[in-house]
Amino acid sequence: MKKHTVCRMCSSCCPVEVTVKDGRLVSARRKTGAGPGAELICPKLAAAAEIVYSPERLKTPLVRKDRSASFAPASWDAALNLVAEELSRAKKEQGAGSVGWLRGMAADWGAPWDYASRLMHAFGSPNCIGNGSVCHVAREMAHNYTYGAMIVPQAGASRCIVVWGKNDRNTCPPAHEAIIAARRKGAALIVVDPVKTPLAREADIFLQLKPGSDGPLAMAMIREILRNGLHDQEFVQGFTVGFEPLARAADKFPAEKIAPEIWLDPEEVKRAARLYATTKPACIVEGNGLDMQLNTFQATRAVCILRALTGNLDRPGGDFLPQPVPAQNIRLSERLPGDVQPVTAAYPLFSSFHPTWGLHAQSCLVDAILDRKPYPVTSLVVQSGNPAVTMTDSGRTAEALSRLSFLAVIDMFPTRTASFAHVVLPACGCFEKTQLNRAYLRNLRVVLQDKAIEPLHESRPDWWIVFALARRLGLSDDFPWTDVEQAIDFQLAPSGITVEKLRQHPEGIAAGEPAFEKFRTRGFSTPSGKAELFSGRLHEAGKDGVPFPDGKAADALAISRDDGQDLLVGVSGERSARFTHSQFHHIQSLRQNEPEALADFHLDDASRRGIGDGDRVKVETPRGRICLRARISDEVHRGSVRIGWGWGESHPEANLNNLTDDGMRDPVTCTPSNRSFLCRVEKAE
Ligand SMILES: Nc1nc2c(c(=O)[nH]1)N[C@H]1C(S)=C(S)[C@@H](COP(=O)(O)OP(=O)(O)OC[C@H]3O[C@@H](n4cnc5c(=O)[nH]c(N)nc54)[C@H](O)[C@@H]3O)O[C@H]1N2
Ligand SMILES: Nc1nc2c(c(=O)[nH]1)N[C@H]1C(S)=C(S)[C@@H](COP(=O)(O)OP(=O)(O)OC[C@H]3O[C@@H](n4cnc5c(=O)[nH]c(N)nc54)[C@H](O)[C@@H]3O)O[C@H]1N2
Ligand code: SF4
Ligand SMILES: [Mo]
Repeated sequence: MKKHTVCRMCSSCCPVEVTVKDGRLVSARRKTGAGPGAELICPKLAAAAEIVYSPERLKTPLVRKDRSASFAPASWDAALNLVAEELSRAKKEQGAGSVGWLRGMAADWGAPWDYASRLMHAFGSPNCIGNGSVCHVAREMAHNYTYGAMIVPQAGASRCIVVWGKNDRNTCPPAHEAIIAARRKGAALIVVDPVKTPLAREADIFLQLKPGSDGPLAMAMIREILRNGLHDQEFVQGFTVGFEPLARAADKFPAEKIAPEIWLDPEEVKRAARLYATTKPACIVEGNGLDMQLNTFQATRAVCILRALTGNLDRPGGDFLPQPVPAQNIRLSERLPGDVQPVTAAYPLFSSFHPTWGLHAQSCLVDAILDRKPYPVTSLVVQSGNPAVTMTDSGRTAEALSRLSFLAVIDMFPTRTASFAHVVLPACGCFEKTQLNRAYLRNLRVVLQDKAIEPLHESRPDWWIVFALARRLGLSDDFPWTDVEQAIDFQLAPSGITVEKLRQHPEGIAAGEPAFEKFRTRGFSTPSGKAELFSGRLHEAGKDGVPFPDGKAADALAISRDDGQDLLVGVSGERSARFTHSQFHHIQSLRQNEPEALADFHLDDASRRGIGDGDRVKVETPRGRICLRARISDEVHRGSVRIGWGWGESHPEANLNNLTDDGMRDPVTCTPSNRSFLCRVEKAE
């Protein structure tokens, strides 16, 4: 039997067809528009059955009185009662705000977020927090503040594609297929990446910049465009504000001066700016290379401004402004008393820029647990995340997790984070549940993630766990739904789309027709109604209204206060197509071709340190040390080392976040630099 659903094993949320035999998942196939031979194979999806039926899956709820005891299996009733009791006790003794809920981004990019927020808000705590400060939400805010919403690049129909800090070949196959299709039709390609990715090898222009210097590069490109009058004059005059202050700031970034500082050739920077500005339509496909930097917000603003200056916004083959599916905001934030502040209160703009994204200044949660700032959080639920591995500065995170008086973890597997828990609740995976996928509320077409097989063992869908906990916390009135279909229908009511209709249309239902150049009739969703090169909102809040007005992009490299010895710039990567962050490293078919974490060196840097291909190396920062295997690679630039990401679950000695520092943060989005940092490297004994 074939079943249609959405894969959630990474955030690409691909529509898939699952083959089920006698109630068992046999295989799964990604639905793709790429023609024969052009289709990318996703190794994780190929291993779907192995992942679903992994013997390591959590089978029952587990409980223990304190961390010195071992876990004992428990019934769902007993485990949920215990969680409800502990959360209620914390609320009674220390106030509802002492209870936090931390959601991973990687798994379960779904409505369960909204359910968790709803639960916490009804319970009285504002502290339901996601990890968007290190993922795209920080970038999303920059788009929002520039032209009202995060764009969807129309790569497939573009004549010039700029791939800026994104590696879709490994991280989002449908997006990569669109780029390749456009290339076949002759589109120009510019890649901006400190690493020579396979796509970079094919690019017309490859800007192999110094890690973390995207802000200065974008400003230098803006300057080149303006000086040559290559901006779209009609668009800039009619639909933007703040041209003058932007031009003044950009003038401080001449390519001749900036390029050598960021490892680039000035002529190549100028050539890239001119190619992008003169080829229409053009789009910028940007990614996580811009995230996790100390100036993520303003660097992304500068990239957004390139789109606005060249008039590529909301044009076919350019950068489309999404048309969200009309849906109910079910988060109940209005329930919180007006004077209740979340622990993320130091980042008010980031915490409020979007009606449904909620809170994402993740590091503030650790501050609240360890430093009791702005007030203590003592009890926590972690859902679909593995912060012990994925959060900045693992040492500090581990200390915070161990300091909690109560921790419940909802996951499919017994993770390092779960090892700190008092209660572990077994969640089922994406093929075992029906849910509304947030990614599909973003723009026009809703595709249902629909249960293909029954939950394994005693595992339960996240929605079920949240609803059951709500009942035990006395919040049944806010969770009246007896199944997820009712809850989805309630949330989608404004669109007229229902689960029943979605099941009849596995290809998805469009909530409207795509419309381009909407700004001509509706303006942009910014305070001025224009694309804001200068943002009055930022200026009034004491932030820079244009990016880098004094000609300096804040030092992007974390932990630079070292002793000036022979340091390399560490680059967090590579996101292998086989794994999702800390997940799947235990799956035999996936790890057999990629058994361990690697550090990629330029030959010169390796030779100088006496490091040969295959040697074990130590990488160290003031935060900590990791040990992994060296590979000599022509993909990395001299002076940098690329360190494999996500290995901390299976190989704790190679946990990249042992190196990262949470002391410096982006002033707007609280983003620490998990991405680029100075480190010392030596051959291990
Ligand atoms: N240094 C460095 N740090 C980074 C990054 C980096 O590249 N470098 N990447 C950052 C980014 S972009 C992100 S998004 C974060 C990711 O951070 P996390 O979200 O913590 O990442 P994962 O390791 O994917 O953890 C997801 C967990 O959810 C579980 N899970 C899977 N499916 C389900 C489900 O349906 N329900 C439930 N309840 N659990 C489920 C998995 O078993 C896994 O333990 O890490 C960030 N941190
Ligand atoms: N297989 C797989 N797929 C995934 C995930 C996964 O873990 N595994 N995670 C999912 C998630 S949550 C996310 S957020 C996305 C992220 O997916 P992407 O946005 O593609 O992110 P990355 O692959 O981490 O990095 C993209 C590129 O940025 C480059 N880069 C590194 N530093 C810099 C820099 O300073 N500047 C610039 N310009 N580029 C830089 C890297 O070398 C890399 O080529 O992937 C999603 N898909
Ligand atoms: S890229 Fe692979 S793992 Fe990620 S959603 Fe698509 S099919 Fe699933
Ligand atoms: Mo992410």
